[in-house]
Amino acid sequence: MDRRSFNRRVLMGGAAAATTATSLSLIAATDAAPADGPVRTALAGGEVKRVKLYAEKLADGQMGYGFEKGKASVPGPLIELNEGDTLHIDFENTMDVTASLHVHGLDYEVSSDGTKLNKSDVEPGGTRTYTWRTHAPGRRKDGTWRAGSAGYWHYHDHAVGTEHGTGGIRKGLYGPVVVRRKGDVLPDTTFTIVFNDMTINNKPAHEGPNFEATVGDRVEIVMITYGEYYHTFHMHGHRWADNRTGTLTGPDDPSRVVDNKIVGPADSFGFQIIAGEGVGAGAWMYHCHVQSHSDMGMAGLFLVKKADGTIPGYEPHHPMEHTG
Ligand SMILES: [Cu+2]
Repeated sequence: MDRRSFNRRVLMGGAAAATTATSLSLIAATDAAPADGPVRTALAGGEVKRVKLYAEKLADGQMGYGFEKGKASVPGPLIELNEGDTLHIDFENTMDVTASLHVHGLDYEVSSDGTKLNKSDVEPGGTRTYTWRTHAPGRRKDGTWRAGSAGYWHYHDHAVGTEHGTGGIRKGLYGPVVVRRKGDVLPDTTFTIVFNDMTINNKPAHEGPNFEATVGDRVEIVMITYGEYYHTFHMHGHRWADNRTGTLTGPDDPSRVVDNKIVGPADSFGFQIIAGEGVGAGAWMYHCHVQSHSDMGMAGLFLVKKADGTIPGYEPHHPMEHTG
């Protein structure tokens, strides 16, 4: 059981060329902490990127997306963009059923919709280039305000099983998309947590997934929900703001601060936390707070290590043992 299946960030320059990474940062970013501040921030977008994406059947009967053949994962790889970027995705369906790629939140023409309805799905063995565009916010000519693309979004299959991709999503064909606005604070690490039916990231009940960080790390969580049920996402020991970035912009930001959020199918949100801030290292639970759902195994651990690598009170051999 892969208990450490967190995403690692790989900063890419120019054309995307992922190696063994399970995530791909397509964003332009400042290389180091600026002299006048402790955080790295996103730069303005406007670049055109290209990436290869495969849909594959996995050994255990599930399905996943991956940047390389044989490297598909559930969830699929993290895709990061800056507002203004365009991404061309050369998609290859290596499976024996028709599949597709459909994204939420970004701009795409109907030919990149990824549905059978408009023939933007991909037959077994076939390929197709999907194009996603993003834009910064701004004033329309009629004076109204147009929202930008920045946000915590997701992509998924829309063809396997039914014309809504119900079978593909159920088996793991989904992944996170983060679009950043110029000036957004960049995290040290990003984890993706997906409540899919009664699973987390399609893992067996009571088996995580767990995520590791060190006290003080700026950790980003992308939280996505699919399937048939409503859930409540709860994290122990950490809180976030219920707004676009999950971070308050200042002392007068009216966003509510929460540690629990109700989520339903195809919802997505994200936030950043400082691991162990004010509370220290430890095995911090996260789980669905619908009581029967947590009892049925919708729980995992946010393992926050001390600088020396230890986690006080945590016995890794029995991390989620139930006593009835
Ligand atoms: Cu639940």
